[in-house]
Amino acid sequence: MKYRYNSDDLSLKERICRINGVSPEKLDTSGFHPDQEMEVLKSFRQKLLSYRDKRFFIVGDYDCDGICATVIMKRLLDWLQIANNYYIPSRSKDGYGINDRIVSTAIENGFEVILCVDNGITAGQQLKVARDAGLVVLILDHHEYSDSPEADAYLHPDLFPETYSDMCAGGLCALVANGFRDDVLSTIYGGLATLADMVSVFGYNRYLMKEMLHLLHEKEILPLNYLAGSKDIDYDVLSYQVIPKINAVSRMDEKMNVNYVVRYLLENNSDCMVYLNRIEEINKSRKELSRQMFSLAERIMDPNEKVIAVCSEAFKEGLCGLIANRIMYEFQKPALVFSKNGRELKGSGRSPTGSDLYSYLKNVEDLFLTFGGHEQAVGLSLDEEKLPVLLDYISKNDLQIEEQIRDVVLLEQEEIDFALLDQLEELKPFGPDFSEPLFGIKDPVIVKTYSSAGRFKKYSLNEILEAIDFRNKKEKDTFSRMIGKVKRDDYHKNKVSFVIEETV
Ligand SMILES: [Mn+2]
Repeated sequence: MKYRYNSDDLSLKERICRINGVSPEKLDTSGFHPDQEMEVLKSFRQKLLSYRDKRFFIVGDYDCDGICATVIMKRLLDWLQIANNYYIPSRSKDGYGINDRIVSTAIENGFEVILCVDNGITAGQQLKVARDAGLVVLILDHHEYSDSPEADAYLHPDLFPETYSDMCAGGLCALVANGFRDDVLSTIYGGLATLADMVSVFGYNRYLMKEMLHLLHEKEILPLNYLAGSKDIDYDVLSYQVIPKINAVSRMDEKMNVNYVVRYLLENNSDCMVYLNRIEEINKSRKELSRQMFSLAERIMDPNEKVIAVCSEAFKEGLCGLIANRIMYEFQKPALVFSKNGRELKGSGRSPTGSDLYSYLKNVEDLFLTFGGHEQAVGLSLDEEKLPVLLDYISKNDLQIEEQIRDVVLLEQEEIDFALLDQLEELKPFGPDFSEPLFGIKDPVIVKTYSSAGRFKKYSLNEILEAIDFRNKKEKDTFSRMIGKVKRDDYHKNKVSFVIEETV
C-alpha cells in the first residue's frame, strides 16, 4: 500500500471531497422532497392499487436490504388493508431468490399476487410459471438484468433519473411506500437498507440515510435501539453493530428462521424482546464460529500463494464470505473459502481493490456448477473432483493487483479533537463512492502506552486523543507517522479515538 499525503490549506470538507473526486455540492440533500414524483413511480403505485382486492405474497431476501424491503412492503399492504403474507427464503435451504418451490407454495395457498422485493428481476423462468397459473407478478428489485422482467409491473432504479440510479431494494420500497403516506418506519428501514447494501451515498440514497439518522435521534425505535444496546446510534453503530446482527440470522439459519427478523422489526413495542435475545445469541455464536473458522483457515492455508484458497468440511457455508474478507484484509491478497457438503463445494471469493477476481475465474468457468459476482466479490460452487484443477489454475496464473495509492489527510495531533469529529459527522455517511478519510498524524508524541496482551496497544497522545492499534504487530513504539481513522470513543465520552491502520 502506498500513501499520498495531503496537507493543503483547504477546509476538511473540501479536502475530503477532492480526495474522493466529487464536488462539495453533491453532499447537499436539500433538493429532495418526499413528495417529489416520477411518472414510473406513480404508475407502479396505481398498478399496485388496482390489485388491492387480491391476496399478496411478498417474497424477500435474507440480507438486511431484503429484510427491510419486506418490512416496508408488509407495512404498506397492511395500511392499504390488502390481504398479504410474506416469505424470506432460507439461505441454506432455498438459496437466493424466488424458486419453483416458493412459487408452488404461493399457488397452493391461493395467493393471487407475488410481490418480489430485492429479487425476481432475473427469475423469469420461475415467475413465468406463476403468471401462467394466473397470478399477477410485481417486482421491486435493483439487481442487474438483461432480459425483460417477467412481471405485470416492475420498478428498477435504472428507470429513474441519475440521482436515484443506485438505490437498493429497501430504498425503492420506501420510495413506493412513502408516496401513499409518510411513514417514519419506512423511511428508517429504507435508510438502514441503503447503509447496509453498500450502494452510492449520493443522491436520494444520501437523503434517505440522513433522514433515517435524524428520525432515529428523535424517536425511539425499539427493535433498533435494542440492537444498538447502550450505544448512541450513529452510522458506525448501525454499520458495525446493528446491521451485522440482522445479517447474522440467515448465516446461521438452522438456529432461527430468518422470517422472525421481519417480525422483530415490525414489532415496534417491547414484545420484540422475545426475538431480541435469540438474535443476540445467534450473533454471538456467529462471531465465535467465525473466529474458529479463521484460525483453522490460517492453519491450513499457504500464505505464500498469490491467491489464497482454503476448503474444509468444518467451514460453514453462510460464513465463507466473511472469512474470505478477513483473509483478504489481513493478508492483502485475494482469497477463496469453500465449505464442503457431500461432493459439492460452495465458496466465496474476495479480492482487493485494483484486482478483478471475477474475470480471473471467468476463464475457468467450465469448472463451476454456479458462478457469479463482480470484480471484488464472487460466489461459486463446484464438484470436489474439480478442485485440484482449479488449484492448479490458481498456482499457474497470476491475478494482477494494481497497487493502490491511498490519500491521507495529514494533521498535527492537536488538530484531532471534538471539533474535527463534529465536522466528520457532517460529512457522513461515507460509503463506496465517498470513502471515509484516512488521517495521518505527523510526529506523534506518545505520553503513555498501555497494552492488552495480544489484543491491542493503546497510546495516549494528549488529554483527549488516544491511538489504538489492533494489528498485533511487534514493533518499537516510536513513529514518524501514524495513519488511521478518527472515531468517537463509545466508552469514554471525553476521548477521541485514532484507530491505527499503518505506522511509519
Ligand atoms: Mn439488495
